[in-house]
Amino acid sequence: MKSNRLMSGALCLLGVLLVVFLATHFLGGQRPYAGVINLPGTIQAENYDNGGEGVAYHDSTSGNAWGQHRSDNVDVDTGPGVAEYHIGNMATGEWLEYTVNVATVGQYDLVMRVCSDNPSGRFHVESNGVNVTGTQSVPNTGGWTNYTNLKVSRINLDAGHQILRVYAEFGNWNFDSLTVVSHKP
Ligand SMILES: [Ca+2]
Ligand SMILES: [Ca+2]
Ligand SMILES: [Ca+2]
Repeated sequence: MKSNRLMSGALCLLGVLLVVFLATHFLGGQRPYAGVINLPGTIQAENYDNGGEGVAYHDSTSGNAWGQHRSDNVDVDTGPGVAEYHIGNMATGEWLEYTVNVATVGQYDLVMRVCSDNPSGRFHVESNGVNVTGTQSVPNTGGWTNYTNLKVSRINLDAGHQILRVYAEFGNWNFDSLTVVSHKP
């Protein structure tokens, strides 16, 4: 009887540990949307990490305004000029995070594919919480479907696994993708 009770106690503990494991690995916590993104390479804006509001992104309105691609609070749309989807109308203070793996430490150029119909957009990119680009401007590109590639040169990135955050210091622009290439002197 005593060993039966011990056995059921141990099984119960195992069950609790299993639930905790499943909850932390599959329900909560930040993790890549479709695998770690290898850099140099292209990050599609719409493939921000899983993990939800305040963890993998911050969006200022509840729900996905255009209902494309994903079903959380980030506003994902589709339209001419983009690779499949884009984040529509980034609002001031909104951010998105991406789990990446950088091949080697070094200097890189970042190319943001964006559009806007007003001249006051601003953003920066962080790596593991460090602002690596400084404030960058998004100009009026000639409308909401007229995309342009904004290049930010000579960004220092460490090697290995890190979290990149794209932060909208001032909103009103669409965000299609972020491409990271090795800087050629
Ligand atoms: Ca939004
Ligand atoms: Ca929203
Ligand atoms: Ca895209």
